[in-house]
Amino acid sequence: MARRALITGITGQDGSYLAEHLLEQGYEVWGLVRGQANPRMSRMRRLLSDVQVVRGDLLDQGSLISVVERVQPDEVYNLGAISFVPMSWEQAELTAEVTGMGVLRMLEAIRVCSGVSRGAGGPASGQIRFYQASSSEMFGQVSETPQNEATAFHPRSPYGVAKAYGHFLTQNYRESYGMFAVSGILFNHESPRRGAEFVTRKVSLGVARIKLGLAGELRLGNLEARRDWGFAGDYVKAMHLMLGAAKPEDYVIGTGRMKSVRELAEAAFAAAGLDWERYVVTDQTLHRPAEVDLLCADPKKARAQLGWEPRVSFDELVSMMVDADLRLLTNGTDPDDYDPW
Ligand code: NDP
Ligand code: GDR
Repeated sequence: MARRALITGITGQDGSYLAEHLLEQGYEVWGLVRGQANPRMSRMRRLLSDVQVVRGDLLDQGSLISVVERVQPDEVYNLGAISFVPMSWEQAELTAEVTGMGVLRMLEAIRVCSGVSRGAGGPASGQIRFYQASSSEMFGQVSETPQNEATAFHPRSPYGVAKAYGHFLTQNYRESYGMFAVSGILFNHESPRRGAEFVTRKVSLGVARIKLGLAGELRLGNLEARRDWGFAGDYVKAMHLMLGAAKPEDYVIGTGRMKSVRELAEAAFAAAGLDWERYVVTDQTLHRPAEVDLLCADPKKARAQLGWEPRVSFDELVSMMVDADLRLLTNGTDPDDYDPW
């Protein structure tokens, strides 16, 4: 019988790539979708017609229990979150509830539905394997570079703090109940399906608009921030490998190479034959209350134990995104009403 996966955050960037990957692997894929009329639902159905949809919300414990009871998954991937860092200052409590407490609710739903009673820990309690989408934002103000699985956390945003809670809780359920519960500490990963609020997609869309004469400038915040950017399609494969491993362990996933926002802009404008310095305007209002200056992964453990490696380079990623946005806007899509899928 096909293995069955339940994905929260199915309407997001990673949810779409992960669902495609699992379907290719012969899985039966179920996606948790929230809301009465989720606007991303029709796009999801169009792209992922083989995914079965269940309604639920990470804010609603009962809904998660019902979903796990109904789907009876072999694997649960918890990708649902408020994931945009600046929003986590504006709606800090909601971020704590969805991005942090949502992990608790999902773990409790799995624990209850798989009959793991409190105190009944020990090796491999319950059958459902759980993946938590942890983040390099937990490292925040870094104490060492590159960052590995043992690097201390110093989160710099309510988002990073909420992710750290989810991370430690996943570890705690593994230790308390013997559940197969793991976290992937993923560094920034991008694609043509990335939300337009994140810097890579903001830049690729901005370049495409300028190239096509639809805009004259691109406003950005901190150009000196450095990130380890990879391709989302590569990273979802690591999530799947973690749940297929012999032992439940956490892994850092990234490329091991850093670039600044300035270098990102330079590469993206160059990919369209433009000089970035003519168009980029820095805007103080886009700076964050507390910045994460640099992040760089040390993915040695994932390479050695999972055989995982990123395939798409930074330059290939930037070209892929710029080309996709040029095609999107050339095809007549209203730039203010674009469809990132
Ligand atoms: P997106 O922002 O693209 O997707 C977030 C998803 O969460 C959406 O499907 C959204 O659904 C869902 N969601 C939001 N609120 C709720 C809720 N209350 N209940 C259920 N679902 C909800 O994120 P990504 O795909 O980029 O990231 C996936 C996960 O990985 C996130 O947890 C993110 O924090 C984490 N992460 C991402 C990294 C990256 O670089 N992309 C790096 C490290 C970690 P809806 O359509 O309803 O809004
Ligand atoms: P990040 O991604 O905060 O790292 O979180 P984002 O792309 O938003 O920012 C990256 C860096 O770019 C700087 N920056 C700008 N950012 C945005 N969004 N818009 C701008 O105009 C701009 N100008 C400069 C930022 O200050 C920052 O330093 C992403 C999310 O996917 C999280 O959910 C995930 O956990 C982490 O990556 C790993």
